[in-house]
Amino acid sequence: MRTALATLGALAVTAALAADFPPPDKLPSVPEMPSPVVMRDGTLVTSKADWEAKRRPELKELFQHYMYGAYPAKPEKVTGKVLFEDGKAFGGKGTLREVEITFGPPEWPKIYLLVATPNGKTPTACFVGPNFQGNHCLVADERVRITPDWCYPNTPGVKNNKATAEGRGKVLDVWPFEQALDKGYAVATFYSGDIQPDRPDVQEGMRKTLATDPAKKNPAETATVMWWAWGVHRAVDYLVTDGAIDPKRIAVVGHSRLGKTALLAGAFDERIAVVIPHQSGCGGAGPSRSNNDKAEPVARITKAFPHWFCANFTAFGPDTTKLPFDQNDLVAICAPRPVLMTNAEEDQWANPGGQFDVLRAAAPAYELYGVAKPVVAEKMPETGKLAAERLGYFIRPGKHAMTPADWKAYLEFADVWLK
Ligand code: GTR
Repeated sequence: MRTALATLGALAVTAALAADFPPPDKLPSVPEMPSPVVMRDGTLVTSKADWEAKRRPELKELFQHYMYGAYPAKPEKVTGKVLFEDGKAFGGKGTLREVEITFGPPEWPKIYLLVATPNGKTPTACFVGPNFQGNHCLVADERVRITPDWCYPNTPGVKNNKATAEGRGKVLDVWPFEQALDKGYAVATFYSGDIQPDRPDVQEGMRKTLATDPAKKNPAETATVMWWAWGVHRAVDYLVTDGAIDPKRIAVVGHSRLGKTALLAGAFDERIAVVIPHQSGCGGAGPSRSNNDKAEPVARITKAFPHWFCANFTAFGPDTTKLPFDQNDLVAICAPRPVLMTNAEEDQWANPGGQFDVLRAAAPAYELYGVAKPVVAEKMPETGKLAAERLGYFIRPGKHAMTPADWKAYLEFADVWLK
């Protein structure tokens, strides 16, 4: 029964939006990134009240309709069950637990959230985000569950897309729990495939609940990045009830496709206090209107990963000037909450320079809140130096990866905005 309700909820929203929005090829061409503070009808937004009542909801509708698909209904009830807890983890520095989060009828997926909190200093600020590998790869503890779902083939221990015990503790530096605990922060993560395995054209994970005929695809159907973001929100549902964590100091973080997810999750949930899309690139913090020829274009991403976004986004093809928004508007939806874009010099595919332009073009929405200036740095900071303005930026040497050097920047930024 609840499956049916949630499905109807998502469809109703989509229908209301579709009635008002023209198909992609009928939209006017706008060469520059559309300003967050100008309504679709051209009205300039000059107050926080109009931003919150009119423009922000308009942008949220546009992003659902033309890019990520409908935001799914919120589950009626979310429950967390602690599967195991170790109060002396990480050499006694922290408590590690794995929590099974249930939010629907028995046939729906569940989230398995691995949570590390520092001992003796609670409630603490907490980073939350999805991971690529499965929890069992991130710590050596034998009690951590091995996911039975589809897994990425390049993950240690994975055979025929299934995780095995061989992967236990083999990926220790992507989610460096101890590094965060030492600075007094908690970290919570779950396998993205808990919610939605990263495969096109399969009815599994949460996508199964939509029960639509893939051949007659609804052009604004909830797509995979939206499902992942929605999954982050279900983790937050649990975290705000966990006594060791301060519900007002939750930061979302994710890498690459999961960085796109982190930005979307931050934009669509005001309980998230700080938003950190790491090397998120096209479809995340990178501009869709880009002139960096080394960066991933929209037409390429929608071809290679057709399931990440809804069919309307694919329909723009190479003409991104018809998009009624750009990613600066997604960042703007987060206002006035801090956003940190983190990058690497050799990762031009993720468009580090274009991301900085996006950050700057989001500022007008932040300025409506009368927050301290400057909201964003004038120019890209030097490599290795954190620009810790409310719209923050960091670029390090090296490649596409989430590393302890990146966590150092996240933690420094959190010290500014979450202390
Ligand atoms: C790439 C994709 C990027 C990025 C990356 C990743 O192949 O083109 O947009 O998301 O995958 O997630 O590692």
